Amino acid sequence: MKDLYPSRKKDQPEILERKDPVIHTDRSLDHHAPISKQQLDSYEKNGFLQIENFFSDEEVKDMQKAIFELQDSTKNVTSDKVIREPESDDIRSIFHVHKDDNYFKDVANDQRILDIVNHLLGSEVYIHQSRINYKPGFKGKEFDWHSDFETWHAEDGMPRMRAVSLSIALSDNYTFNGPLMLIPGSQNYYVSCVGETPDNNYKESLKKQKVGVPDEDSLRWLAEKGGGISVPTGKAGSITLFESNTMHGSTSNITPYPRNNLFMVYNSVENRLVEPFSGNKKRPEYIAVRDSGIPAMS
Ligand code: 6CS
Ligand code: FE
Repeated sequence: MKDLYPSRKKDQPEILERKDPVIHTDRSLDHHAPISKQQLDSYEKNGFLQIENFFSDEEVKDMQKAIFELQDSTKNVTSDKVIREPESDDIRSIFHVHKDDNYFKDVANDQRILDIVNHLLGSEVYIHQSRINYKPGFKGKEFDWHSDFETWHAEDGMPRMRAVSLSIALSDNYTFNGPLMLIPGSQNYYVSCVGETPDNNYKESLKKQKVGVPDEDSLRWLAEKGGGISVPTGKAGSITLFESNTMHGSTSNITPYPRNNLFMVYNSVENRLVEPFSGNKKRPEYIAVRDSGIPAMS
């Protein structure tokens, strides 16, 4: 398959134009959408959309209970699915929760979410990746700037920009507790990064990403073009949907207030993974689902 979004191949970074729509359903069908035209416009323009109070207080309480129970029961477990912080044993992420845990399976299949995501992607969807991210007060570490799509394309063989990430806030997001930061408009540009992908890069990158991170000039250019950096703050229970190529990151958390979220990536069934474009071997199923359980269409 032709590589429409080459990265990690040249010794100079490059900014390429996006070759896919941001909203995959024809916009003349906006009136069928489960969200408003204004919300669709905002997602298309900025590459993300926050919806506050999406989950009720009761649902939030249940989800919070579930993530802490899982954290507790996983504390002493050695598993590749459990990612610990670079310099401590604290749990940073737990992967593949939409398959391993019935409760999170139900959350991932929440019809309110699926309706929105189906509309944005213009097809049926399946989960490409799921994880809980824990960023405890005082200790939680950063995620450097990146486009998720860059990694999924290079390391997982995701062909096109036709996936959307969903972050469910499970603690209140302030500007100061290491919340998600996004560059508006960055979904429209692909930063082709420098640096070869080492074998088993994920063992390192899920703690601290070093390959597939954009250079400073490209980030400066994107931020200037997009008019700055957005930080959707708000109560637990709000959700942020962001396009697979939207540039984002978050700082460490030196405040007493934790920042936890449940993160799920929906990919179009028409955008299934092929061989990784980096030429490396495939990453494990718990990071990049290939067996979606949904039969592939011919
Ligand atoms: O590897 C992944 O799939 C995700 N994790 C990191 C640290 N960067 C890219 C992507 O978001
Ligand atoms: Fe990311």
